[in-house]
Amino acid sequence: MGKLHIVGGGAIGSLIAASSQKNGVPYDCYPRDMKTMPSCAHWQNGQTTALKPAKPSPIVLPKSDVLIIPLKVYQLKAALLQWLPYLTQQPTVVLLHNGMGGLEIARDLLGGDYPLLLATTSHGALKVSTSSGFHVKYTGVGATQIGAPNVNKPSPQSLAALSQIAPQLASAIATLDKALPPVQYQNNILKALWTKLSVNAVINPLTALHNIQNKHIAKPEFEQSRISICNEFTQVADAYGLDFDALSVHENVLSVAKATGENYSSMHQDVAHGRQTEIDAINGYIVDMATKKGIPVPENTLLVERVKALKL
Ligand code: KPL
Repeated sequence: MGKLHIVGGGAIGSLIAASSQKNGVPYDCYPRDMKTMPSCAHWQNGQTTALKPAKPSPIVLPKSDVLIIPLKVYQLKAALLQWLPYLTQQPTVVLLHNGMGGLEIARDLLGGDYPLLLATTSHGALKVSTSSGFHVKYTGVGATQIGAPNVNKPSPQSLAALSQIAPQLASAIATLDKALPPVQYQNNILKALWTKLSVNAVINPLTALHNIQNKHIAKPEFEQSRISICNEFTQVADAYGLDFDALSVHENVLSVAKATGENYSSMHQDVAHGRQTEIDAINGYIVDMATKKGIPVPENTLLVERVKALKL
């Protein structure tokens, strides 16, 4: 099994590190800021795991290793540029972020044939500051969807089929599944990412703009906005050959809002902490993709403007 290298010390990155530690998967973590790297993870059953010390700088990785980048899209270019000189042996790179646009950045910097996986996760984690430094709390059991965008079109139907044509990628998926299960192979990872995009496009800006928990976006006062976002999303996705049905998109958004009802979305938290939001990679991405095809998306355009106008 290859070693897992985790870029960044955010909530999801440190959750992957802690879970690797617990499950005996060799790993190293490379936070941007050593001072805020969590030293301990708290699981839902009350148990804790101490994390091993993080690494201050990149090293050249062998091909069999896996570099996972659980960063925001706007941080990805700088991280890849920093790692580029250390990727000469082409270890598998895994992108894991909310929103879209990471694939384009990675293809630009790594080249179209680079061994790359895209992932989206529904695991919940929160980084907290304690008297003994930063800790990470596992807040919601989820799953990770993963797939290979650079392999053949259409991608292999199953993990077994992927391992025939791209054993390096299949082995990276197995490593990740051992580190933080379950990791589910998706032959159409772009559809899975667009599905997550639709959820984030509704929940994230509405919760951030109205200062509410996820469950409140189901209220009738937001119905008009929810439906417009879902309709626009479906038209844009359709223009790129992704088949969605607006009613099902809306139903799925409501079911995620219910399942994560007590949470404050990541965009709400970014605004509350005065951090840059992911609006450009979420509703901004829908607007950009719509503009390229001449599709009007007034609701998404307005949300981008309103979130950007929030005082950070
Ligand atoms: O992904 C999320 C986020 O907050 O970014 C959801 C699914 C909305 C859960 O909070």
